[in-house]
Amino acid sequence: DSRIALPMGTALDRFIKIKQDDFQYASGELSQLLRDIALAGKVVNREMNKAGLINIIGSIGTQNVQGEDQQKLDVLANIRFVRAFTKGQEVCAIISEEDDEVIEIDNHKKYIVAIDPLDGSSNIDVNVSVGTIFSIYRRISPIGSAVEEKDYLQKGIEQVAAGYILYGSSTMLVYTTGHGVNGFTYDPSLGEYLLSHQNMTIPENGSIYSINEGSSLSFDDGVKKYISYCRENNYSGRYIGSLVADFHRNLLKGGIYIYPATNKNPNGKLRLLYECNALAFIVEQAGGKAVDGKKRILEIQPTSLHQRVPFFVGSENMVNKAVFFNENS
Ligand code: P6P
Repeated sequence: DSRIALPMGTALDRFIKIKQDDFQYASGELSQLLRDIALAGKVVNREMNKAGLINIIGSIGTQNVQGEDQQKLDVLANIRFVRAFTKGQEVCAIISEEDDEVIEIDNHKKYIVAIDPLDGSSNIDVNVSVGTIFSIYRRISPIGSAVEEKDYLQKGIEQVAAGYILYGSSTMLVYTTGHGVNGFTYDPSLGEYLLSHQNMTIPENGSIYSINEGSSLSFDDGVKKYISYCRENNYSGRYIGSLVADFHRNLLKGGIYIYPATNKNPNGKLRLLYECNALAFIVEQAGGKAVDGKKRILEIQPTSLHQRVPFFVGSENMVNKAVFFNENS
C-alpha cells in the first residue's frame, strides 16, 4: 500500500530532497513556503471546526472584488495566509481573491503566491466542504527591485508549485512541485500532515460529471451535446458546489468538472490565476487535462489579476470528448 504515514515535514523534505537534482531553485526555500501554507491551513482548519460554535459564520457585510459577500471565515483565512507568507519571509507579493490589488510583501524575496484563501465559502454555514487553492511562481524581475506585472501575470506553465487544502471529512493538503502529486492528511492529534496519498493519478476515464445544470439553457451547443452524451452513457451527476471538493473526488475516482460560459458569467465563473491554473497544474501532473473549452489552461497568457475563464478539468478522455463536442458544434 503506498500510504506511508510520514510526517509531512519529513516526507516534504524527502520528496524535495529526492528531486533536488531536478530542482532549479534552492528547494529549502520552496519547502519552507509549502510549510508556511500547511501551517496556515492548520489554523484555518481549527477556526473552521469552531465556526458552528462561535459567531464567525455568515457574512460581515463587505464584498470582495468579485462582488461576492465576504463570509467571516474567508476574511479570516485571507488574514491568516497573508500573515503566514509575511512571517515566512519567502514571498515578495500575493494575489488573493479577497484583495482587489496585488499585496506587496518584500521586494527582496523570490516567490509570488496566487491564492483563493477559502473557495466555496458560501458553503460554510451549511457545513459543506470548502478549500484553499494556491499557485507559486518564481518572480521574473530582479530580486530587490519592485515587483512588476510580468511577475504576477505569468502563464500557468511557469508555476513552480501548486496545491489545495480541502477542509472536508478530513483536512487534506494536496500539492505538486512538478514531480507528481502527493496528498497529506492532517492528524489533529499530532498536529501533523501525514503522507496518505503518494503519487496521485487520475483515471483516464470516468463516469462522473460535475456541472451546474441549472444554467443549462445558456450553455453553448457543444456543452449541451456533451452533457447529453454523459446522460446517454448513464454517467453520474455529482455537483457539490464547492470546486475543491468536486475536483478532489474526481481526481480520486475519475470524472470531469465543467464551469462553462453562461449568460451570467460569459467567461465562466472561475478565476485563472488562483483557481484554474493551480488545479490545471495538479491534474496534468496526475495524468489528466484542463482546458478552457479549446485551449490548455496552463498556456493562457493572463491579462488581469481576477480574470475568469471557462474551465473543463479532469480525466483526459472525458475532457477530450468535451472538447470534441465543442469543436464540432
Ligand atoms: P455555481 C464557489 O462559489 C465556486 O467558486 C466553486 O467552488 C463552485 O464550484 C462554483 O463556484 C459554484 O458556482 O454558479 O454553480 O453556484
